[in-house]
Amino acid sequence: MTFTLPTLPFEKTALEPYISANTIDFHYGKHHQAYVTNLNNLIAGTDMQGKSLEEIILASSKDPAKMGVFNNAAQVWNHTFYWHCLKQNGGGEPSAKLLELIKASFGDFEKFKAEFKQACITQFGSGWAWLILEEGHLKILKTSNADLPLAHGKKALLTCDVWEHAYYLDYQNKRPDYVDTFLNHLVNWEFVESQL
Ligand code: MN3
Repeated sequence: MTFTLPTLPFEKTALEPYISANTIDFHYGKHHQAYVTNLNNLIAGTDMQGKSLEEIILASSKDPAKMGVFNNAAQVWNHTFYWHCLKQNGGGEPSAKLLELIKASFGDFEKFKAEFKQACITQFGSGWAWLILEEGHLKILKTSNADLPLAHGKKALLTCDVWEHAYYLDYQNKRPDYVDTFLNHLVNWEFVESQL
């Protein structure tokens, strides 16, 4: 049994003009595919074969000898989650239930956006910014490289990929512009709420 590249939950042109089909071709078609291919090659014939993606992530996250497995398995999970966090005509405010939780946790929606953006733009080098649920409250965190909330026993609700490959073709070095666009035009709040 091997892992396959999950189907993209939208057409590759659906996020234009904010994220181009060219970016999707590379990010999904090349980078995400490469993590799937690498993972399959790394687990072939090992005790990891036959385990679920989540099981592989948890079994490899604390083992330095399995860093390659962890990095690729986590990146498969992260990218699949990221695609579901995006949609055509997304962004803006979430529905009442989630908005109340955001207000209770951050004060108001604008403060949430500012804090999430700050996490995105201050992640040094490659990584991810996350909205997570912890003991009934929402929190923002950032992780380096392939690291993810699951490896720390935390529940992810939303992520923004801040690896340069996520935005460089469309935004070059302007990561803050990519993050603004992500928040204002792309976040799939229905998906985020479905993860509560
Ligand atoms: Mn990526």
